Amino acid sequence: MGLFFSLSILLLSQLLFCFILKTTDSLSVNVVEGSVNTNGTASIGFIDEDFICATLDWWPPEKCDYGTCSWGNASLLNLDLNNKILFNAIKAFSPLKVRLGGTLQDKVIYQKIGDQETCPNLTKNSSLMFGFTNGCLTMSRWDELNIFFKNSGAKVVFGLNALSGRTIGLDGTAIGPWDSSNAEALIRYTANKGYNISGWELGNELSGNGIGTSVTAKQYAFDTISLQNLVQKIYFGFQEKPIVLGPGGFYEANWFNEYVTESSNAIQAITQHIYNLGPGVDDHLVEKILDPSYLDGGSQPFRDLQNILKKSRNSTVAWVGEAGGAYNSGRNLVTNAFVFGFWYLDQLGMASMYDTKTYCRQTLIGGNYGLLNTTTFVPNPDYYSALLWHRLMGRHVLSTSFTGTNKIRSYAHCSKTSQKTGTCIAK
Ligand SMILES: *[C@@H]1O[C@H](CO)[C@@H](O)[C@H](O)[C@H]1NC(C)=O
Ligand SMILES: *[C@@H]1O[C@H](CO)[C@@H](O)[C@H](O)[C@H]1NC(C)=O
Ligand SMILES: *[C@@H]1O[C@H](CO)[C@@H](O)[C@H](O)[C@H]1NC(C)=O
Ligand SMILES: *[C@@H]1O[C@H](CO)[C@@H](O)[C@H](O)[C@H]1NC(C)=O
Ligand SMILES: *[C@@H]1O[C@H](CO)[C@@H](O)[C@H](O)[C@H]1NC(C)=O
Ligand SMILES: *[C@@H]1O[C@H](CO)[C@@H](O)[C@H](O)[C@H]1NC(C)=O
Ligand SMILES: CC(=O)N[C@H]1CO[C@H](CO)[C@@H](O)[C@@H]1O
Repeated sequence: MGLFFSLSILLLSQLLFCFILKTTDSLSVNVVEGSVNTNGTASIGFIDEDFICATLDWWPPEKCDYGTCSWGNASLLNLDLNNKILFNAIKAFSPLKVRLGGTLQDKVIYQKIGDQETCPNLTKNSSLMFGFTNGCLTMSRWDELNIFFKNSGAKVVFGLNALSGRTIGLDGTAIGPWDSSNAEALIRYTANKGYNISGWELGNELSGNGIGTSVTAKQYAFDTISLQNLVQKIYFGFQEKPIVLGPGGFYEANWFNEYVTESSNAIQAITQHIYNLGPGVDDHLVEKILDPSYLDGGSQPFRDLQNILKKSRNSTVAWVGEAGGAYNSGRNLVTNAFVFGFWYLDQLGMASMYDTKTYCRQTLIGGNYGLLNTTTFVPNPDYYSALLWHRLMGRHVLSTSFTGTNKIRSYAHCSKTSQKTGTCIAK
């Protein structure tokens, strides 16, 4: 069995870019006739200028899945910020949106200035939730990270610890309100230092049934409103204020509905996570990635979230805050290989069609799904897909279909250049 792949960037009347993903399961020439139809009358979605986003996580080197430890020194706490390839990989985007977060963010404590207590690292202990102890972010490491992000041209969204102040009940759910005091200290420190943070996000995967533990939608909405008030207070008088995002979790209809309703306009972006291929250990990942009907199923959460937001008629928008496809760190030679582009590019196209404003790939570096190789920092194939998208695909998303075979998928946007001249669509 051979695989044939083509990624074409077509320049149609100099105005829009369109890409076509094609798979065939045979090397023999299989002639299929088909046609691409694009409706240029109006756009069906309007994505952020910096739609492409990638994540940096907290996982220490001791994080292992199925006997493989794939994180190396890619944690926010130990990543080599002097690495030239890393710097240039981000710089190429100018800016690259970067979301800082992941499972252990709800175990991270921010060192308070003047605090004489030691600031311990996240340490492995398999009897604890998520397999690690609480850990601490020193302000000197936070300084280093911010200087690096400023120089490399990263636009940062920071995921805050949403379990602060809560206790875990006997049924495994988190009880009580969010204690915002430690987050407040971090945000104040950051604002006073003049570090640009474009968004503060509350929590990681605590929505719905949650991963490890969960928080009710009503409580979460209440806590997110507190975060918004805090941001408004701290950034009072600032020309540009960071946005507030939440919940950074898996889509669950009832929970998300209630969260959107209860938080009314206090949240600028609702963030969902996507791991629709199942666990990284699955031996059939490649088959799923190359199965058009499996990929089609991936559009459901985008459509559902768009519908909830349309109904609420608020200004809140949808983001994918973290998407690695296969959970538990992905799978070596699959989620860091060429074949993963079929999943990734299709996701970018679908998310845009349903007006998702930003799509954060898990990860920029770390695990088996990095855009960069965890040990050498050399770009994996999806890095180039991300960069091409960033350079070519403009903000206006056009309704596009391909008839002929479901193995060819097409997506079209106005080009980035036509956006500037305003010549792409009628309205
Ligand atoms: C193209 O989009 C416009 C605006 O949504 C719609 O009115 C029109 O019917 C569409 N054209 C076709 C051929 O689908
Ligand atoms: C991580 O960095 C430490 C200290 O620099 C080094 O000893 C170790 O080999 C590195 N680990 C990996 C997996 O690169
Ligand atoms: C935590 O880990 C970092 C990076 O490996 C190291 O530089 C630091 O000294 C450690 N801190 C403590 C308190 O062990
Ligand atoms: C791991 O955590 C448990 C529960 O807090 C504690 O009893 C145990 O001593 C810890 N193990 C290690 C090796 O620190
Ligand atoms: C922060 O961002 C704003 C707007 O993008 C920019 O004008 C300003 O120079 C930035 N400040 C720093 C310290 O990078
Ligand atoms: C990452 O780099 C290492 C060292 O060169 C190499 O062994 C490994 O195969 C690379 N991983 C991928 C997915 O290319
Ligand atoms: C400002 C605004 O439009 N707020 C609305 C957001 O959505 C919720 C739920 O539909 C409404 O209750 C708010 O009034």
